[in-house]
Amino acid sequence: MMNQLSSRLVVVSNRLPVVLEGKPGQWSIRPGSGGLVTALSPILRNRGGLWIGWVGTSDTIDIPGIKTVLGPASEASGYRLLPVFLSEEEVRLFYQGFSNEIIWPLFHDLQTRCRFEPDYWRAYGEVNRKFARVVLRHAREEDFLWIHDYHLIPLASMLEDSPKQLRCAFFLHIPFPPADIFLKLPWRKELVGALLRYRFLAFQTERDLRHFLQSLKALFPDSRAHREGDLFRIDADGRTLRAGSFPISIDYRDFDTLAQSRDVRRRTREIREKHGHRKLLLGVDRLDYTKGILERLQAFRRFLELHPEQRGKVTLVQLVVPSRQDVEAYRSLKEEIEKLVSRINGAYTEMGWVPVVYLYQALDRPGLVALYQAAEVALVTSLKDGMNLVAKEFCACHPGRDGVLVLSEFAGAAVQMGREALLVNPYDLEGMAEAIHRAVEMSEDERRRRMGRLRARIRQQDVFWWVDSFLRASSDQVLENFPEADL
Ligand code: ADQ
Repeated sequence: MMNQLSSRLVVVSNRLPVVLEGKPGQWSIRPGSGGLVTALSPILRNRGGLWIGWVGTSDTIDIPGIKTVLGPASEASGYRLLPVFLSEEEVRLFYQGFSNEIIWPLFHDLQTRCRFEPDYWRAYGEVNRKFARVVLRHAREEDFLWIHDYHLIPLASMLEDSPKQLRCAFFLHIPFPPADIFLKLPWRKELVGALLRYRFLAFQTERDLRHFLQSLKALFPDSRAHREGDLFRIDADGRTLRAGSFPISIDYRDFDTLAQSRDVRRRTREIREKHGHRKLLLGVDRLDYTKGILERLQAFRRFLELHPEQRGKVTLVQLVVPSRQDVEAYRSLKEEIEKLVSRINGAYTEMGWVPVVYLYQALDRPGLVALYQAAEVALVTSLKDGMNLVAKEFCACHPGRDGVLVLSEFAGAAVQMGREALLVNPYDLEGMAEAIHRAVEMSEDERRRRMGRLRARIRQQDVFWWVDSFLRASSDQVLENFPEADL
């Protein structure tokens, strides 16, 4: 047998881990900064590897331009970046449509937001076929293919017809919904059937995995699933595969080190001074209705109503990073947030104090870390979330162990962090208002005890731990029976 942890890695995700800047004819590319890139880059470099994904523009006219900048970017990163090109129509139907108006709301239990358009489904299949063609052109039989997320669920099934035998594992970054929600999807059997084409399936939490097994049983009544150690063995539709849960994490050391740097400590002090050394509550989110931003603002308003003595003493800083601006639901959410912020500020502002500071922008890493560190309380109130990395980043940025995390029980992060965070139901405004009160009043001793434990856990279970446990658990299954001679 080959060395199972050393085969070449081919990562496929909707987006390449780069940021494309400029305009047609003048593209430039800089590496992305997410935890996934940080964690996978050393492995891709050491094993040799490819990363296949969409560059994030539908500018088909300028394909040569993009190719020209991806070459040097590949050299700089030490592995190859291979682009998939999508037309405007494909972006509209596959990305904005099926991915963001069907799977995204449905998998976050918000089925009333779904638009079950048959054209979206067709485009979803066509674009996955397009990804499959790029994969087939570049991947080799001995490679380990790691497919990421909900945009690419059918990819393994589309690789099957080829004489090239490719072996794929899949990781779902978002939750898997309970069966009574999932089964509303008109293409439910096709989607579950497509997931069975992977050799290994990974979810963020055991809850998501169990939800998947419920739907599997409903749609494939003859299927069998039973526990084998930490994993499940699934026999369904003539296939055998394994599935497990692997909570994603962050590059803890990177955040922790940055938080202790002289520059970030100075910026942290500046933020605190600017806010008159009041207690800062912080929300950091991509603009998204699943993140519970409106519910959080309402809870903060209720907190100010219920606890008038706190007025003037605490400020909520809400940072929102622009996202999916081409989808109508996101544009109207932005307006609703802005209206609610001005209503709260209209009702409670006093001379020298504004209750909510709203920032609609992406911050660079040091700016974000300084803000995390300056805040005493983080409010992570997602209605549902695969994991939520903000919860983990906030803790990593508190080397002084002086922060309190208020965390939605519906975020995947609650599984690892639920004992020390203050758990809330984001639909319960009064409960959230009380949790905010408890957080701002918590004694220093208790804050340190809780934060110390949270930090220790994330330090141990960081993103490198996540990649390592995923690859260890999946490699046997994905590369099973692969003869060394074929290498
Ligand atoms: P997301 O829904 O994007 O990810 P999340 O895990 O919260 O959610 O990550 C957001 C990232 O954006 C964080 O790293 C955060 O630092 C960054 N960010 C947010 N606002 C920012 C701002 N204004 N400026 C700069 N950076 C900002 C999906 C799933 C999650 C899952 C991840 C990873 O929805 O549940 O945790 O994938 O699997």
